[in-house]
Amino acid sequence: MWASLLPVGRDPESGGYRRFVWTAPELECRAWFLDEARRRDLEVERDRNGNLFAWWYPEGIDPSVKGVLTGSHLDSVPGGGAFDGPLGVVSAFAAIDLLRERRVRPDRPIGIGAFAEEEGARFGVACLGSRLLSGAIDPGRARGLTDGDGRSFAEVAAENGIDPDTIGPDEELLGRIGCYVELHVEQGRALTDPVGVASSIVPHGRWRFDFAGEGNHAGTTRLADRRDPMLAFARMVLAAREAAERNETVATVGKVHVTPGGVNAIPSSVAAWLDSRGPVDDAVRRTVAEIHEAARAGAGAHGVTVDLAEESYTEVVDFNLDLRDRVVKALGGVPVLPTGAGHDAGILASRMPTAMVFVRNPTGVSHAPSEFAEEDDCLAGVEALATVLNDLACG
Ligand code: HGY
Ligand code: MN
Ligand code: MN
Repeated sequence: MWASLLPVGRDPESGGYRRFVWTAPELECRAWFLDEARRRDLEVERDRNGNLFAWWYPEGIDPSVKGVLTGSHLDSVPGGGAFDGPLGVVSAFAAIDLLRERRVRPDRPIGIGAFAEEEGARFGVACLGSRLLSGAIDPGRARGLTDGDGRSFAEVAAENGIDPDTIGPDEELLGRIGCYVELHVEQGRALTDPVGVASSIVPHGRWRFDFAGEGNHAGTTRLADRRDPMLAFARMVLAAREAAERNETVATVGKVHVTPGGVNAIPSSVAAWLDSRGPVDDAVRRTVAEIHEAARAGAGAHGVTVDLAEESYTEVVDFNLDLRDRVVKALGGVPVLPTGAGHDAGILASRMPTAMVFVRNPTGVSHAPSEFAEEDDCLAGVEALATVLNDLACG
């Protein structure tokens, strides 16, 4: 099953994935999901926001009883690894296979979710599908989000059979889910056991900086006459690292758009995206403020303007203690650790008890082609998820 998904959207050169929501590779991942669900006679469902679900309703159970949801996401960051997202979805199908092999008969539904646009790689807001489902983002704002080609979420969603006017919270669906347990490859080096459980997700956010100067000729424009936004941008990038060190946070500028982008043209504008995170909320806020200060100073020194917009921010998520402890107990006592990565489980935590089961990542590398997890650890993850689902869905 893992091998059947592996080649989808994978760049033969870099080995990295580009599975942006509602682009061909991600649509292929969706088809794969529906195929795996149908092979198992699971009831498939696509909600009003484009999230996919596959439900196991064991014979004779009361369909009105709240189900246990697991799963993760199938989309990727640009140049992402194979495990971030898909490991949780594949492990969910495999865990249901194990339960069935063992003649386990749940007395509540078990569902597998594949949440749309978890990485926010196309429309800029992470966990967009679970934010829409849970009411964590205004549907009007979501409709207006645009991708790199200027196409809006509303437009692209409509092309994929979603009515943009109906996106948003789905209380009926949320009412059918008792709790959500997401299995995910660990994205740092903190987990040295095969399997661990998440305690929290640190505060994290994304900000867009827009620098505007004056486009001009790279060769004939005197230095004194230049209003080069790239210089203010450069100050901002270096300030991000310095502010992170000062405030014990992390800060990354991983995406930048230069207009017009000609080698021999002084740019007219530069758009840059900052990702900053850290265990303490106001340290992250301070980090961004100091970076903004440096960007303004750099802009002022070069006759350039700078605008700052917060694109998304997620406060600290402390996972539901009862569910977390129940999962740890069911697994016989495994390490509990915080994560610096955002997840749909973090968003849904505002609407139901959620938990995360981590699978060891031997190198800690993620959001890069070399992301990897040992097969034995992945199998331990499936075993762990089956154990947790058994514990939560039976009795
Ligand atoms: O960016 C993140 O933290 C997650 O991988 N979406
Ligand atoms: Mn990710
Ligand atoms: Mn992920």
